[in-house]
Amino acid sequence: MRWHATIWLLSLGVALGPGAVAAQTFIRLPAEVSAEGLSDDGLVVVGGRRAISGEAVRWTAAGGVLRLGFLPGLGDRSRAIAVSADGGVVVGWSCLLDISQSCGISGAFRWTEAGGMLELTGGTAEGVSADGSVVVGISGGALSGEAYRWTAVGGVDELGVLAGGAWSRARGVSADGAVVVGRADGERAFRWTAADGLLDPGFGDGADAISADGATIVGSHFRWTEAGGARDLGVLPGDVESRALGVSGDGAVVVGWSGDDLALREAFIWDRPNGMQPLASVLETAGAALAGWTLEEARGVSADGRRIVGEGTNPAGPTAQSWLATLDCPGDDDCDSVLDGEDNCPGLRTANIADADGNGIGDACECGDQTGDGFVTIEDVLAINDVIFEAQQASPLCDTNDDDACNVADILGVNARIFGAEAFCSRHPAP
Ligand SMILES: [Ca+2]
Ligand SMILES: [Ca+2]
Ligand SMILES: [Ca+2]
Ligand SMILES: [Ca+2]
Repeated sequence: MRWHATIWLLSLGVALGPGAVAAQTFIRLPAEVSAEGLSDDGLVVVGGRRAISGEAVRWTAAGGVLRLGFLPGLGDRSRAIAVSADGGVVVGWSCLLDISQSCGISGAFRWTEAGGMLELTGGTAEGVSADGSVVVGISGGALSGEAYRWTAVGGVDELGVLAGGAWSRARGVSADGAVVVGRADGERAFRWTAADGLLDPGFGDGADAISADGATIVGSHFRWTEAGGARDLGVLPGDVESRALGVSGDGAVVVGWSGDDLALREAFIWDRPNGMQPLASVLETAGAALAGWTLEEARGVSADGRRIVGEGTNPAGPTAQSWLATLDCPGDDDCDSVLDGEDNCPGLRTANIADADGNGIGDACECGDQTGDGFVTIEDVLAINDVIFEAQQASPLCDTNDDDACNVADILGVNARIFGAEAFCSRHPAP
């Protein structure tokens, strides 16, 4: 596998130069790497080596796999979980294995190229701020420890537990280090700020990631914003559960996995115009060659939402392998193969460019068109009225004020639309 990795690295080097990123590429990471996280710039992958004595690693296209070592006295296994925006600071854990080959005593580490691996506290580190100056995780054991927030100046600050709770575990932190999110007591999520302390945002089952701007939290099958509350991301067709594991810097793109009742998982990508879609099919539409791979989990996404790292099954290699995908299509912003100049639904991935009323907005994203005929008319007012009073199915186009709801405000919106006002919905969001 090292041979294959070397070939790939050389070919990338020749074609693009070190650090360059091609459009819509799909590459496998070296076989030994099990990826956990991706830097905001999309260039640094962190994780662990695939072995009992797995060791924390940091990977770049230019430098290959760098083994980060172990904490002193905790040298049986280590794993990197998160990385700062530019890839310079890596955090994770290092442990001693117990008799069942699980981590017993563990320590949280913070790694830099200059200083190597340093222990912050017992437990784990699972999130790091953009500049690497704030690290979060759990101090003490799973199910009994407490979320902490570490800074170079203040050291470890324990964040407490939710009212009536027993434990908390931080999973992510905003770019500026001010907002911390995580899991608590098995089935709860928390959001922490210095002003408010630990609060339960109320969507259940843990938060796993937070956008760089601190405004969007994802976890379980939810995306939470302060303005909009918790919204269900759903599942892929035929599936029964999903879990969001990563979110872009502005909160617009969410990645994770969706699973069926046999626990078979498929990596998803979500944004408002398109909802949840299989990442594999989005990449293939964009022109990436997946060569028979199954993408099982998307685990991290760059700040711009364009690079995604995860785990999958490679038919040509060892069964489980990590991959790095880039979804960046020059001249076709939403990567749906309709070029920007012709794309009358710029955020919605569709080949349909029909525009029945000729207003420059495609039928597929004509907000207010509850009847789906491509026109916004009095018929849509009546149809929305039916949705409200007779529980008809709301179309994704019912919305006219971009609040993801279909209600009386949209009747007013359609009316205003008929008289020339603009309307916005998830398929055609307000600019
Ligand atoms: Ca397009
Ligand atoms: Ca489009
Ligand atoms: Ca139109
Ligand atoms: Ca209509």
